[in-house]
Amino acid sequence: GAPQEHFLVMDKPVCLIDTASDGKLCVQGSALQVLEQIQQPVVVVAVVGLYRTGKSYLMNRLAGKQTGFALGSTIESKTKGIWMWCVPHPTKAATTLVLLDTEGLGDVDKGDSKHDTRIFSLAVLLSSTLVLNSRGTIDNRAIEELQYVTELTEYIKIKSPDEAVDDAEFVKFFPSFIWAVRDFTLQLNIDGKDTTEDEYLEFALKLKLGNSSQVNNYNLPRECIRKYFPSRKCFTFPFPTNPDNVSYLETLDPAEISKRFLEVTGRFCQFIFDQSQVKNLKDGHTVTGRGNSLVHVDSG
Ligand SMILES: Nc1nc2c(ncn2[C@@H]2O[C@H](COP(=O)(O)OP(=O)(O)OP(=O)(O)O)[C@@H](O)[C@H]2O)c(=O)[nH]1
Ligand SMILES: [Mg+2]
Repeated sequence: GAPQEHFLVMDKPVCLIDTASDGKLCVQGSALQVLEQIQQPVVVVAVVGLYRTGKSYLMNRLAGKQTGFALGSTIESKTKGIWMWCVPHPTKAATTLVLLDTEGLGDVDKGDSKHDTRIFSLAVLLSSTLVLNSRGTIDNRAIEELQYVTELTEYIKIKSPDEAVDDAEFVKFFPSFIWAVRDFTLQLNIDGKDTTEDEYLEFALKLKLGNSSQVNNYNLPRECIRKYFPSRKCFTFPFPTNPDNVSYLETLDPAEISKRFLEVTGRFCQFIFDQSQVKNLKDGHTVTGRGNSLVHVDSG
């Protein structure tokens, strides 16, 4: 008969990618052992974004757990490297949902943007859905902070280093893209017309006409996002609770959390459960936990 599928029970996340003392990223052998036990197809959801913006909290929502990925309540960045939590997919049978929580980008204290680009590149390569998390609005600053996206193709090698690779080749490896805007307080309205969250994202990604260096700088990150992530979705989350309670979100009674916040969180999770694809390689080969030796990120 068919081999029996034993689901691996992971009651908490483990560290997948760590930073060695010399600053290089290294894969944790123990996490690879966990992955090797997974024989099911995997849906891989990674979250990236500036530090202290509620990424770990949102990943715990996807795991359907109150706690898991550790949150920080001070100004200091909390998550280091990349952490992994494998849970049974809540709606797809015989599928494992792999959640990847990443180190916050742009930490002033760390001040190493190359390190940030490597974390960002790994999240892009490993995931089938990439959640970009930011706070406030999708303004020019938020998009400029995404400079990492403009450096992606310098950091990712598909073939041997001296073979030229078409951008279209990259896209085949790339995940679908969700922008999660946290603490969004504006009305969704453009030129007096109500808009959807997705229209808001597309509006923010509009290119400017012209050829000045100012226009080019404005357009570059937008062009990269549009080119590398043709499938895009946006969710705008309101403030989750009153400001005094925000640091205790994990232990808060659900009645204290804003209904609108819970509604958006519910829609966000449902969208990921319904739409997020199983991770495939370029040749259409489905990735299971075992087939994990697919990336090489230049750490030099
Ligand atoms: N204002 C606000 N605070 C939030 C939200 N979600 C979580 N928090 C709180 O913000 C703090 C940081 O949350 P984390 O989930 O640790 O943020 P993070 O982005 O993972 O932080 P790093 O790992 O340091 O990058 C915690 O006190 C959370 O309770 C949100 O939507 N809005
Ligand atoms: Mg975190």
